[in-house]
Amino acid sequence: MTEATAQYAPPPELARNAHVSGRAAYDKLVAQAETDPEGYWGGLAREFISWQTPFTQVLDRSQAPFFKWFADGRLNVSYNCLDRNVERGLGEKTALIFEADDGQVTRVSYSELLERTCRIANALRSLGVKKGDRVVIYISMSVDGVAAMQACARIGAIHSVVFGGFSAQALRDRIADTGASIVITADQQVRGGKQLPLKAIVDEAIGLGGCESVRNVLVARRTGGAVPFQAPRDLWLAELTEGQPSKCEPEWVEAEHPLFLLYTSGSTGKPKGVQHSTGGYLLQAAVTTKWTFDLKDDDVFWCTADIGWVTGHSYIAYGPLALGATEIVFEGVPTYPDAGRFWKMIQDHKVTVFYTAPTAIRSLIKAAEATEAVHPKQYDLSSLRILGSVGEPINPAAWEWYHRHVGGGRCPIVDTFWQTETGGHMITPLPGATTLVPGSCTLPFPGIAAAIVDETGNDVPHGHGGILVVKQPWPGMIRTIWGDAERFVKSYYPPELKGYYLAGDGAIRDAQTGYFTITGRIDDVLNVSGHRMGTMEIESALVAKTDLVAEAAVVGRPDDTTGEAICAFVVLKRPRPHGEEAKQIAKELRDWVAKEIGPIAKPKDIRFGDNLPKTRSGKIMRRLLRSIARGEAITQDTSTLENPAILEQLAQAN
Ligand code: 6R9
Repeated sequence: MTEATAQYAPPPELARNAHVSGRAAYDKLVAQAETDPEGYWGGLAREFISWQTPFTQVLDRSQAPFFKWFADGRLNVSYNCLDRNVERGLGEKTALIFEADDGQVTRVSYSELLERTCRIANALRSLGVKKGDRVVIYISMSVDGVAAMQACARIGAIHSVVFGGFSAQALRDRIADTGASIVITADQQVRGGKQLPLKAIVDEAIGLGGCESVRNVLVARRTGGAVPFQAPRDLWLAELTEGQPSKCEPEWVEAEHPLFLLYTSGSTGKPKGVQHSTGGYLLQAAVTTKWTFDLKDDDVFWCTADIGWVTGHSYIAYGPLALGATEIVFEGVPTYPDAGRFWKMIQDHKVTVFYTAPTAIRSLIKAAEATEAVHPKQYDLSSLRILGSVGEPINPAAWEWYHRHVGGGRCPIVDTFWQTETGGHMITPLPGATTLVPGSCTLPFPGIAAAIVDETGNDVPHGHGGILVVKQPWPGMIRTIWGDAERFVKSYYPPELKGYYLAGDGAIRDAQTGYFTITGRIDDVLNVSGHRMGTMEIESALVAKTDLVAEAAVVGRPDDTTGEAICAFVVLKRPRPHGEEAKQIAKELRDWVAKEIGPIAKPKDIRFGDNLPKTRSGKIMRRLLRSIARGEAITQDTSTLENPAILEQLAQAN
């Protein structure tokens, strides 16, 4: 953040009418949360959630870092998101505006979504699914996807949504780790005019072995395309739900009952099953949706994330519905039929709050600069009042373009920093309270004790970079890693950090304003188009190609569109290839990684070497590989390097 950077104060009228109105109101909430965190969160939990049994204790620290929130309270998430809104008289209000890939629109009211959810919930119960059982959902953006999540919540089953772009292998690993008894999927998915498999991949995943826990696969019909069907295991969702009652008694669960597991990359090979709670998570999703987006009853909210990611959980499946909002669920991609799709949809549905990722913005900037017709200025975007960004740092140039060309210069941009593990926003502007600085996620959400410390947990002064931590627990935080409590403590509460939550990102605070800027991951996790990818995960996939690959190291390098790009350095079990042969093998390896993990994990660059730069003790020197990947001259100390000549070879090998 330089002094020359522009600042944008909240538009006065928006600030006047905002839920959190003005900086003083923000400061007051922060102070209240600091002096009496339990009073603050307890009050919000009573305001935002309808409890079947009220809680008597807000926070139980006795088994820290396994914190418990509202532990003796009972509730049901689906009751809070659906029945409660119908009871309030919102039954006819549109909950979901579903727009299919081909542009077809379906509106679903709160009553209809409740009914759909109940039928799926009853169907699951009829198959013997009970509280605590796991259900894997492998489906694209759809009404059934949202209803399936709500249905699991309704009966206390724990869902684990797997992004529809993940491969059979990745799906298998997640099914096996959760021990799911049911998989909910669709025949196919449609993206960008193309039909892509879903059910066939489920079959392939189960065929890989280790998924013996799966009793049934429920298949929604999306395309009607022919898919393999294996009775009695496979069941059509529509046929199964048709005969079910449209009402379903919710299972009232303890606040700490797991609501869902969501797998995310860590710095070691195996993805972590991040476990979220019911009460604390719902509170975090609801209160951040309301305050960060200043969401009002007549807003049309659109979060472009997929339900396969945490953003689609908190800001599609749960937060907006808990508030009785109207929201868009979009099946397609931003560039189909052309790169004006987002702008056209904002215009058509009169979207008021729009939440997307920097990588989408950057690619749409490129498209708009190349083709006049898809520039946002060709569309009527005057309905917009607030814009949001999530998933990775938004560079000031993209921020300014988004602000000017999409927001017409009048819409605040909330740059929301958070993680799968945090359940909801952690550091973010509030649109009616925070003066914005492009490139900064500004200040912590009230009640979030974010701070920057050194390796021993001591505070670093503003203006100095350090490690981002959260000093106090918060309701929406990760509870554990499914089946691996030890890894939970090791990953997030390392002993040297004084009991603070370790986010895994570096950050710096501005000397004057105290504003936070995230400087990127401090572990071996890459952020490609806002998707988290562990370098180890990709390396494991590469070396799993045992007929070809001897050794592989993966690093990131900056990329104009995707934020970071994946670069793989590969040593083959045969002589180093050149020219056409190198291209051919690189393609083979990319396809292999897509098959092992998913297309999002494909390395952009693959360089072949006779060896990798290693220390005398045999450790791969990744910092040197990072420099090579960026095309930088090596200025670091290479004296511990066993084989210095390799650097030259890898630098040439492009
Ligand atoms: C919600 C989500 C989390 C990681 C996180 C950080 C990066 C997310 C950001 C951001 C800078 C922002 N990140 N939002 N970096 N500014 N506004 O993205 O969850 O997929 O778990 O990724 O993404 O590096 O640690 P998740």
